[in-house]
Amino acid sequence: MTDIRNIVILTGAGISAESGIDTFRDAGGLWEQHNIDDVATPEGFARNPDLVLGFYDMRREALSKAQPNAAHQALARLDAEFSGDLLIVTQNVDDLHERAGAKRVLHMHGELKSALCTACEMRSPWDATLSDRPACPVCQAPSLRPDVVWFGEMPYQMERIYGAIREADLFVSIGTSGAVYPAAGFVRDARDLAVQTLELNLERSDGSHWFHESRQGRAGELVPAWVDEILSA
Ligand code: BV8
Repeated sequence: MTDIRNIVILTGAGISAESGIDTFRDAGGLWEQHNIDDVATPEGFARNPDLVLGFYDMRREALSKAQPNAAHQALARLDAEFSGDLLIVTQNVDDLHERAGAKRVLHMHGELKSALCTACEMRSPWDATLSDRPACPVCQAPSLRPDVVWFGEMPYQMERIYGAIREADLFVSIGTSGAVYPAAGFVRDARDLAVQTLELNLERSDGSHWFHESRQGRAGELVPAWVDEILSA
């Protein structure tokens, strides 16, 4: 691998699977248990807020029992030891990257542990439930929703992400099915910019053919091995 000075990493639900966090599209995943339109769209929230708030309360509760796995820890080691530029763009709303010690993390789809007030539009760190309609810590209105990006909503910090991809010499996708845009299109943006692209995933994904290299296996094994490669280069 040529001299790598600037890495952008995209992670998806697969990197948290070995921590016991449900993915979306694997057998038994979240989209088998729940209807996307009912729990992950603004229309679903308007139709039945209790169902949506309960869905995210359940996931926040599951997260409180989960621990970062070897893949999160390997990326945290990369963050600490890699002297070049690094940005971990995660589609995940869990905080396992941060709890493993990673610092340069960007949650493009928001976070379970953040609440967004639909009255004053302020965000507040949130570790409790929302279905009991707590007061917004800023304006006191009982108008808090999960601070996550639903289908049809604009992901966060897109300009910063595209800027990072433009500067990168390596784009690595870890644990994502490549089913949801705009994240699924980042590999093509990278290739159009002659950025080296690598996929680490349990199985081939919808986007595998776009990557220069695609390795199949568990993130808990592939990611530490890849981080060793990068840090020993
Ligand atoms: C937007 C947060 C525009 C909430 C999520 C038609 C064509 C193209 C696009 C569209 C279209 N119709 C609609 C769209 C747009 C839509 C979209 O892409 N739809 C898809 C379904 C076609 N996208 C949007 O709506 C986005 N917004 O486009 O806005 C806009 C423009 C202007 C103004 C306003 C708006 C917003 C999408 C964000 C939705 N929110 N999550 C929450 O978490 O509840 S999406 C959710 O699914 C994830 O965040 C992630 O982004 C996405 C995919 O999930 P993955 O992370 O990949 O997980 P998945 O289960 O799918 O796959 C897991 C993978 O891991 C598998 O490959 C598996 O093999 C692997 N794996 C499993 N175990 C392991 C493993 N790998 C390694 N090790 C293991 N142990």
